[in-house]
Amino acid sequence: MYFSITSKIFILQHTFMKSLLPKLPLLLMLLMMLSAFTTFASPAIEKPRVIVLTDIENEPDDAQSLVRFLTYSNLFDVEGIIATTSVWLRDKTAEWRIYEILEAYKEVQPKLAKHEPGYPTFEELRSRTKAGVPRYGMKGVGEGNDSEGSEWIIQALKKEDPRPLWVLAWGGPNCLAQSLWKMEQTETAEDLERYVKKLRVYTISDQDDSGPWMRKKYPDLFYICTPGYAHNGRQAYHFATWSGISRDQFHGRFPGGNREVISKEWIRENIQENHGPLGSEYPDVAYLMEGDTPSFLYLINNGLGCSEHPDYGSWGGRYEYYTPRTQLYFFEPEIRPLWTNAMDEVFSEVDQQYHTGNHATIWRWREAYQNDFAARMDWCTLAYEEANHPPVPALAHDQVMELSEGEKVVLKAEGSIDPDGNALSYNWIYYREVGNSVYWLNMENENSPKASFTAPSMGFP
Ligand SMILES: [Ca+2]
Ligand SMILES: [Ca+2]
Repeated sequence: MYFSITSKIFILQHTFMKSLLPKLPLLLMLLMMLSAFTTFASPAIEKPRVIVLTDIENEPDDAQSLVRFLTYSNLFDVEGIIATTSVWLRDKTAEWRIYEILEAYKEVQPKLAKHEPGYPTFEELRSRTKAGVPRYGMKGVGEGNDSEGSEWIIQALKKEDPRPLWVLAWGGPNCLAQSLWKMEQTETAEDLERYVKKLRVYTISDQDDSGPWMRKKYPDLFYICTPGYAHNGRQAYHFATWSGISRDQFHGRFPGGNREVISKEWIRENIQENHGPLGSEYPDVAYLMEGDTPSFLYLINNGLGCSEHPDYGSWGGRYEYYTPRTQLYFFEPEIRPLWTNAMDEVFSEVDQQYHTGNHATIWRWREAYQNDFAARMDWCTLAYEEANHPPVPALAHDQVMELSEGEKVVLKAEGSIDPDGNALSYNWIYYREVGNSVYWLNMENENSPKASFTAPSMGFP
């Protein structure tokens, strides 16, 4: 086996505001994030409902992201894949390319299904593939701009399903803007408010002017984004958290991230060649590998993160709710709060140095999400016994604990197993940026199934 999946355990500390708890025992919420270095499909975990909007064929990276997305499609309820426009693809949509990649998926789906349950059929995905209007941004919003894509989103929003509806925009989100515009005309204000509340939007920067329009019109819309996009011949994408997934060919930043696992050679060996027809559909990198992928890495339930809490961090990055006035090349004249760039400090094994920044919230997991993808690509051709599968973590206590200051806490992950019988290793990490204690938390036996620490004070020294 070319790699062994390591089971990692993370601690997340979160507290109420200090001012609310002057005398009460401290509440430390501990989320044990057992397998953030792997994924696992548990029937008990609710699948997120997902609609992808893609400006596929503006450049190769949407096709790359779609290949990866399909290998994870058993973890989502894929309600739609909609071809859209963007600032890079202004007057056409390329649903033909989605169909082409789905044809390859059709061939490997029976193989994938032998490794994990829940993969949708080709027919299901084919029937949920739609197109938005072939117009750029707000020129495609308003009277005469309904499309099968915008109607499909409305239909999905109106389903009697208590789960939120995630819309992941890999290009411009004007198809969603049109759905909302249409519902303004057809729904009562009350119903519209209910539908807006049901939406969760994650956009890969702003790739047209409809995102700022939606944020202004619907200030309560749950929206994850690094605002700013190409205008006046400049592009702002290297400020965006998502670019931490790989390496920006123009700016070449993020020296702390592992570059070996995003190299041409790695991609060729682990994805493109000898991995069946789906791998063959993965194009070579033109500018940046899979810029759109963080949108669904965010939703992968690997124990790290929680989709309703962008501030907890995930393979798709960590985000905080604030008004990003410092953002350069910012487009909106009226700035609304949204979930946007947050910083982590990460020690890099690559250069043995600390790095601080928003991109680190993604590249810190790069080896994990690349290895996990490589394992899934193996599933496209190999029998179960020949392939690797993620460990199944187990905690001997609740994920969330209430603790008092100074209390000694023992964390136990005994009972975790690997379905292939691979050896497990453990690493308990204190995710400091997520919490708000001013103290560092010292972990004992951090590389053992049983680790411990003393609950820190929440006050100032
Ligand atoms: Ca794109
Ligand atoms: Ca394994």
